[in-house]
Amino acid sequence: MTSRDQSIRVALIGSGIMGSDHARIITDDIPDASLQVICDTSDASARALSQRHAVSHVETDPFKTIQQRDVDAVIIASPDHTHAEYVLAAIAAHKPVLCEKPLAPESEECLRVLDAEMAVGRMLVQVGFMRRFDPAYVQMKSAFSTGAIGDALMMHNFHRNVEAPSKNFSGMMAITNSAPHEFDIVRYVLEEEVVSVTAFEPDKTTVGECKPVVMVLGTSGGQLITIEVNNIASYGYDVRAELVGTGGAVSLNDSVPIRVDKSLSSSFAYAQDWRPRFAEAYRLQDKAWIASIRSGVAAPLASNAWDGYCASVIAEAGAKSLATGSRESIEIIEQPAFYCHSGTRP
Ligand code: ISE
Repeated sequence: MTSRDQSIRVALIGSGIMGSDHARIITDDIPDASLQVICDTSDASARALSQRHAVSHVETDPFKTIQQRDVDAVIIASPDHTHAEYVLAAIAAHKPVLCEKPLAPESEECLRVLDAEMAVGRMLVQVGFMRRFDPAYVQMKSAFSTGAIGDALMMHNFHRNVEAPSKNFSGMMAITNSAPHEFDIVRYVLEEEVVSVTAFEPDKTTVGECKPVVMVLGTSGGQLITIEVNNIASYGYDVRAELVGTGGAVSLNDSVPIRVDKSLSSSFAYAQDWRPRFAEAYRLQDKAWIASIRSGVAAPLASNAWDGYCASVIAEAGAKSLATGSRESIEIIEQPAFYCHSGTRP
């Protein structure tokens, strides 16, 4: 590990949309970290991003990258199905790792990560559920925990993307790829576990494969949660949430910073995707990650591997419910003591 006044040397694996965003944040916003190497199985993509940020070392082999002696920490922003194997490699190399969500599409793989991390005996994994750092969600949680709205009864969540990330993206994939953000934020805000999920999609066939999905979740605290994930919303990126309590309700305000009033009307522009809406959350998340590497203490707001595991179990049950039409119980393992210390729980 580098000494206090040395930069934390980060390897970035994956140079797509999120990889590029992390590269920009590390380079522009975090003075005590630097990009040491950019790795992508596509050499051309890694090179293009490295040129933008003047990074001289480009790699195509993620495992070799993780093991490099001049790499202190790793960001994983590669396709979902590769996450677990790279996280395991980082743990084996005893290097802190920030992994984009989901930790793994399958909960079995998350269990392997938990086992590996516990065997090493150090919290090395942070999962990129950046909404925990979003000022609006942070205020929602704080309004609730200070008793401003009484006991929580319900939480309603809307998650709309302009278009699906790929052609064959289905409602089922929305549950495993997009919805984990919702599962995590519900656990984080309410500090309850999810105990059941039932998933629905409209019968309408004209919209193709990628139908919107609506899920109803039950929590260990007896609350009811609704989640809409709509990846064909077309009008803009739009995330809404309302927490309803016995003494009031708290909602996220509009997703956009300004409104234009003109010609007897009022309007505001939506973003094309999630990056502008959650720009500050990503920045604060990456900063907290680097700070936690320096201090050796997990970032208090951040999701850890246990949270990644829980989100994947809920996603699996949601996908099953969508296929079977039945209400699925969430069966998680008993939380290992290793993940119970304060500051790292949801
Ligand atoms: C996408 O995969 C993300 O990671 C974004 O954070 C999320 O807002 C979006 O809906 C997902 O599709």
